[in-house]
Amino acid sequence: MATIYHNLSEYDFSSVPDASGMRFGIVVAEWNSNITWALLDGCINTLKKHGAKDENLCIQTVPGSFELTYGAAQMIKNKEVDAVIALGCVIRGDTPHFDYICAGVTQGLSLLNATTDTPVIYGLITTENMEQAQDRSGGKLGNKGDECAVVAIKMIDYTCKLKK
Ligand code: DLZ
Repeated sequence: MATIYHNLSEYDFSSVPDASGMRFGIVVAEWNSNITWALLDGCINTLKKHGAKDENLCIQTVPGSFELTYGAAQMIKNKEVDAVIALGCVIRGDTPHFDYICAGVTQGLSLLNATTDTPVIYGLITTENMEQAQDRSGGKLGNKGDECAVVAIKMIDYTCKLKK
């Protein structure tokens, strides 16, 4: 989570493995697309900074964050990817809908992590308002997409090391 003490885009570059041979699936929710496209931009830029190749990026959209679990599950099933990054943004409204969507996505993505061999990275921004979301998608607290890219690379590397 981003705080005044932690910027989502700051990390130790040298601690991130080379991603040139890695294959990434990215599932992006269309809801709050001004935010999710910014997350996607950050994510792609950071993956490429570490060597990821365009031909190894499989990017698909789903209508809303609730569909991220299905989107990620199908990506794992049908595409040859080493990790899936799920990007979405849920902003609290006047009803409990926010809580149900956040809980649903969080549980769904956690379940995929526990039941498949492909790491799924949690790129869901959950905020009280649009300003907080902007702060975390390239604003003053960095970009959650950058963080997810770094985590995806590290998790693929983690899996590879265990298989050696
Ligand atoms: C319905 C809904 C609402 C109210 N808010 C959001 C949101 O802030 N962010 C988001 O990604 N999706 C939202 N959705 C759509 C749901 O995620 C989902 O697409 C629909 O409930 C249909 O399953």
